[in-house]
Formats: sequence, C-alpha cells, structure tokens
Amino acid sequence: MQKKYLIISIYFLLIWSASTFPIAIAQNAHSQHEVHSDATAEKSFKAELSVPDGIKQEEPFKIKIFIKDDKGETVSDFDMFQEKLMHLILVSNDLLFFSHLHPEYQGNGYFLTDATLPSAGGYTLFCDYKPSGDKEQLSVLQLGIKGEAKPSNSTDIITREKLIDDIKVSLSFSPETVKANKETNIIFDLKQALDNTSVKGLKPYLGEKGHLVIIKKSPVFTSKSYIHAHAMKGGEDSKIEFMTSFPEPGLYKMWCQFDNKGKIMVADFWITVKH
Ligand SMILES: [Cu+2]
Repeated sequence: MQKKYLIISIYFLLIWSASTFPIAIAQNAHSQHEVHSDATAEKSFKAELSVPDGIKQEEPFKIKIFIKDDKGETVSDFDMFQEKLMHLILVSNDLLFFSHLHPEYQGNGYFLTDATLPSAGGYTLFCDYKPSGDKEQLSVLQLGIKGEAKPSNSTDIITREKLIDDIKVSLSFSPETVKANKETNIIFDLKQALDNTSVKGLKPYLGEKGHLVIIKKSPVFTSKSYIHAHAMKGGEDSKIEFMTSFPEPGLYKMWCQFDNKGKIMVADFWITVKH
C-alpha cells in the first residue's frame, strides 16, 4: 500500500508543480512510427511549456511552447510535415478528453495556440514537430488545473460500435485478438446511421484518409505511451484502415480522425491488448 501512496503522491506533485510553475516537465524522443537507419549521433530537442497561472476549467487560455536543442539554444527553423509545423495532441490523463491542435509558429522557437480544458485535473501534451534538417520529434509535457474534477460525459466502456453524429462507426481488428508486438490492422467502417449505407466521399484530412492516435493508459505518460498512424492508401471509400503494433499489453485509447463533408470527426475507442 505504501508504494501505491508514494506513486499517487508523486503523481499529484507532478500535476501541482506543472500548474504552479509555468515551465513544465518535458521528455523527448522520436515518435514511434519512424524507423531510423543512420548511425550518426542524433541531436536531441526539448519543448518547454508556458501557460498562465490559475487556468480555469472551460475558460480559454494560451499555450506557449518553446523548442530548444540539447544545449538549451533556441531552435528557429522547422519543416512542415502533415501540412503543419507542429501537431499537438492534448489529452486528459484519464484519456476521456482529446484535442488535436496546430500551434502557430511565432518565430524564435516559439509556438502559440488557444486551448480550453473541460475540467480540473491533469493533462498531457504530446507535441510533434520537425526541426529543419532533423527528424520528427515528440516531446511530452504536463499541465494541471486545480480544483474539483467534473464528471465527464465520455465513458471508458469498451465497445466496437459507436454513433458519431450521424455516422455509425464499427471497429474491427485483423487478427481479431490484438496482441502486443504483433502487426495489427485496425479497421474503422463508416455507415450512415439513417439507412445503413456506406459513407461516401471522405476528404483527405492533413493529407491522409485518416489519422489515428493511440495512447496507452498509464499513471504518467511518456513518448513510449504514444502512437500516431496514418491510414493506408486505397481500399473502400467507407473503410479507414491502419496498420500498427502495440508495444506492450495493456489498455489503450484510440482516436480516429477523418474529414466528413468538411467536418473533422473523432471516433474514439478503448482496446485491451493481450500478451
Ligand atoms: Cu495535426
């Protein structure tokens, strides 16, 4: 029991410190879907977060993110990837809230975006960027809102079918039993709820048929908790298919984003990955 209390205390200390001091904790690593083949020494980068004191639930605030290299020097040139200079995935630590933001580059290594968070509690930011001439980087940042958490209207029920607006989303896997470290196809099948016909005419979203973010439920998130996959090309119009593998057994949350008639939809599902 003591160990459990220690972990909980560290966790709240982390949330408290992240909300008290403007600069939060950053971890750094390459995103998982990239495969590196060169043997040259890799430069490392870090993101620093600055948010106002006393963020309140449901009130917009500004998120500033500074990118620095391993010597603490400002990084000022970035390459566009997936149509943006930075992709920011912001989730509540219970993984019930998800937001995909694109902070605007302000120069001098500094990105800015507005955000609104639904409830008090801890949040994690997965910050994806590509310094010019370097590889895509993923930095993980934390922030917290003090106060009493409001109950979420999302749930953590494990289901394979969901109604998102007027679209029925059915999830399937191949192979059917999802195991850690095994290549897995993840298929989202989209039907019009009204008449059960296949959805037609999806538009590309950030250059792809769909984007899939997967995060492993963990007491504290690291870059290893995070997977970002792009939809496979071709196939049926109404099926968005991804191929990935889960690094460890456990409970994961997935968010599939796609563009239906100009509206970006998010279909979220929990998945248990076995040994
Ligand atoms: Cu993005």
